[in-house]
Amino acid sequence: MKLGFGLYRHMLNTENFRFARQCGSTHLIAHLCDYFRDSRANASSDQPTGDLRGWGRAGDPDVLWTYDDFDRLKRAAAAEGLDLYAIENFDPAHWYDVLLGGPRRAAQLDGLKHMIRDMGRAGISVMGYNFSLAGVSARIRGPFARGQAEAVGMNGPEYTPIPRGMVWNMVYDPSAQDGTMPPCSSDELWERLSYFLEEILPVAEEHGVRLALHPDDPPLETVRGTPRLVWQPQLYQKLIELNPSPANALEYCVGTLAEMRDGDIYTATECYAGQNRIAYVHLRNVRGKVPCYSETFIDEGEVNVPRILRILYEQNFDGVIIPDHAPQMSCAAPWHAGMAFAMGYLKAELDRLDR
Ligand SMILES: [Mn+2]
Repeated sequence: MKLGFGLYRHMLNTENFRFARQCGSTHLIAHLCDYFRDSRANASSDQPTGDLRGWGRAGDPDVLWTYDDFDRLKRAAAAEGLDLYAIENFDPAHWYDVLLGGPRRAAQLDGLKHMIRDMGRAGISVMGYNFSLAGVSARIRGPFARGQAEAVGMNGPEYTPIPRGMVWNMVYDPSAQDGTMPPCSSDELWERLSYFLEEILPVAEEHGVRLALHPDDPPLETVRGTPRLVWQPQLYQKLIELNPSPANALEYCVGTLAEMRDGDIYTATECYAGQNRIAYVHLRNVRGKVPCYSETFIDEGEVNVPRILRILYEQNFDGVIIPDHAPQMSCAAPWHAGMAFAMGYLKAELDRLDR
């Protein structure tokens, strides 16, 4: 098992690569979509939460990520001792009609295939994605973690419809007409996912890239009137059975799975690690379940993190584990301190298993 570190786009610099390495990381997961662009609600020093208008403005639909972008980042990380393992999340600008089943779907799928090819050429193994209309909505923040540390949570569902021009927490068309996102059934959304996988997975397989799906966060059956795909642990099995390609993999978020109403996080971890479907793991802790939960420090929530690590180890999981999110700690560098604490905890547990 490998310890990795996830960095948002604006954090992809030498100082943070060194910080990640100093925390014990050998691998890097990079976000290339800028969630903080023109954002009125996100502080760039923490994970994005946003408001009813989402996180920020999506990128330029005509500017795809290129081989040069991937290669430059791969080399910059390698120069500081980190292997760039995965890119996390497509930019909504590049695939809004894939999610919405809209008129630009075919052209956008071509663009995604190009990017997957270029990732493979640059030696990046995994593309993490979240096939979701509402994305990460309805987050609140407060002093939920030990010692009044600010953390993210949820306190009841959100029903406000999503405006036109917005998908997956971000505005892709600021001049969209008034109105709301057209309705979509759960079956229709699964159909869109299935079509996306049929188109993309052969290209991914050919170029040595795995596509890894993050479950729906928050994991409710609907959010803002839109259906969710993986909102109970057993629905990951439906994804696996949707397409037999070995490139059809999971971005396994322990925190999100633990927030789910049903199931058991240890059984689920054994089940999916046992099928060798996990590309990488988001490992954080949480207290409560939907619709009322909050994130906690890695050692204080309801998940027995050492037990999760032991299950992964016993199932011969050989991918990357990253801490996902952490509460903000009271000091001059709240985000970095929170992540360093989580990394130290994970590093100690991994060393113990390897001994
Ligand atoms: Mn996650």
